[in-house]
Amino acid sequence: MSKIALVTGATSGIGRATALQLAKLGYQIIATGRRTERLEELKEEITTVPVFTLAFDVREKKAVKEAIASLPEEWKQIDVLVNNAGNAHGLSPIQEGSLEDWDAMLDINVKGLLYVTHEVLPQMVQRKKGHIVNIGSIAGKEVYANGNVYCASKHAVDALSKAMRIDLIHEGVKVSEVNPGLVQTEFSEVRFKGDKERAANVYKGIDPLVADDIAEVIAFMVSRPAHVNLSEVTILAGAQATATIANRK
Ligand code: NDP
Ligand code: 8X3
Repeated sequence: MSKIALVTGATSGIGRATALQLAKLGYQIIATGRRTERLEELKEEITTVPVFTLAFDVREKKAVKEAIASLPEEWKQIDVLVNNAGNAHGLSPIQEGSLEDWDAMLDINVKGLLYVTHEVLPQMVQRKKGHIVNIGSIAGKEVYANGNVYCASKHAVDALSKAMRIDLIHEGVKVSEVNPGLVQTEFSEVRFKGDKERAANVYKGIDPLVADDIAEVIAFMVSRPAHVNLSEVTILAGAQATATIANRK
């Protein structure tokens, strides 16, 4: 029987690439995000395995609950959950921070991850089987100037990944975390609220990672045999030493 993977944030960047990579491995895909037209495009693009789309905002716990509960019986046994949906909103010193940006980052990156996990976990625990991959960040390992709340949200993902691994060890559920560095996706455009020039500057002078670099790692993680858990991977661009130190040409 083929396995099922649910990927949050599958409308763009790392999540989209992950859905494509896991489909290549033969996983049936539950693709989620808010932009329904992009979910439909992805569904059309994946022709080798069945795809089910669910549009919801991870911040809305009722919507998350209803969406997961609405899955048809044959889609309910999710084997792999990739908690990827997330973004940075703004980059400013704490004293100039926006409450809306702070709410967005904590509600999406932390509480959204928890809400989705809360709805998907029971059947994994019941079946003593499953693998959760949380997308953290190098920003969950270091803090950098003006990154304050985004870094805090990703440090929370790091703590939760470790804590989930402990709590689920006797339940047969693996927990892994992937911590990417600079990946060129829509991430910086979202962070800088549509300012494409400022977003492009983030990757100027280096060869950044691309979404597929991260998706390949996730595909490798979930395809390890039962006795292996690749618990944590930090993946930086080749020209990157830390979140903020890079060899820019
Ligand atoms: P993108 O902006 O390309 O993708 C973000 C995805 O998250 C989209 O599919 C978006 O879907 C989804 N999303 C955002 N907000 C919500 C919401 N409220 N409800 C549901 N889905 C939501 O960025 P990336 O692919 O780069 O980011 C994916 C993850 O990787 C994030 O967790 C990010 O923090 C992390 N990361 C990214 C790095 C980078 O440099 N790019 C580095 C380290 C970590 P939609 O808008 O359709 O809802
Ligand atoms: C995204 C990577 O360094 O921009 O999480 O915070 S960074």
